[in-house]
Amino acid sequence: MPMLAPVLYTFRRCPYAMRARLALHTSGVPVEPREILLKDKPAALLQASPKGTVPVLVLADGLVLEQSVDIMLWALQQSDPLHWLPADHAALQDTLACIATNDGPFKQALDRYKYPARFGLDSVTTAREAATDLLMAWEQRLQKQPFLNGAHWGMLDAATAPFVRQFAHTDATWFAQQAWPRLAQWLTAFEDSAAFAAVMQKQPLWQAPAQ
Ligand SMILES: N[C@@H](CCC(=O)N[C@@H](CS)C(=O)NCC(=O)O)C(=O)O
Repeated sequence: MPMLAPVLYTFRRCPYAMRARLALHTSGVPVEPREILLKDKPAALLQASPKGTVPVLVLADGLVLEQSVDIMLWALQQSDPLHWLPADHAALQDTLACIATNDGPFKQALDRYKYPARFGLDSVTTAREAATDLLMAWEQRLQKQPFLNGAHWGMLDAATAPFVRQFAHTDATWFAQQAWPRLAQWLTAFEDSAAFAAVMQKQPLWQAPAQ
């Protein structure tokens, strides 16, 4: 009997889903992508993962991975031809700590910067400054090594670049004026990459088969 491909519930513009798609793409593990709308989540997604966020990966044996970082790790543990996984335990701990900073304080500042009114803010300045402090740490890291991961692009780069991209696009003129030349180059390289183009291809919305 043919093995069923894992099912990936995804939303094209979600940065968490992008990082999962990037890792799955580099791993070469085939999945069945199911593009959904966040405002109209299919019952099958909520049944697999009642918390209702994407990405969600449902494996052939029924195991459900409902955190983007777990999906990245799973994909890269199946196959990691470009050596995206951190090289040792210490590097993995560093990667996970950096991703936690991205998903915690940076994402919090990013949301306030993008949608100040939602947070009752009159100005984006404080949020932008908070995000900038964190991005300056990336700039310093990128001045010492070509990628956040080290000598080559890796899991940490793929996990953070979609979020930095959202920040950059919120006010592209302002972003271009800041003193982060390496960060800007790193982001441009990401946006110009074949991997990014591949995972951003438009997919039709998934429709549940009629009962
Ligand atoms: N911690 C989760 C966060 C995923 C997440 O928050 N995704 C957003 C979309 S970018 C979502 O699904 N939000 C639910 C909604 O908007 O209803 C992960 O890493 O996968």
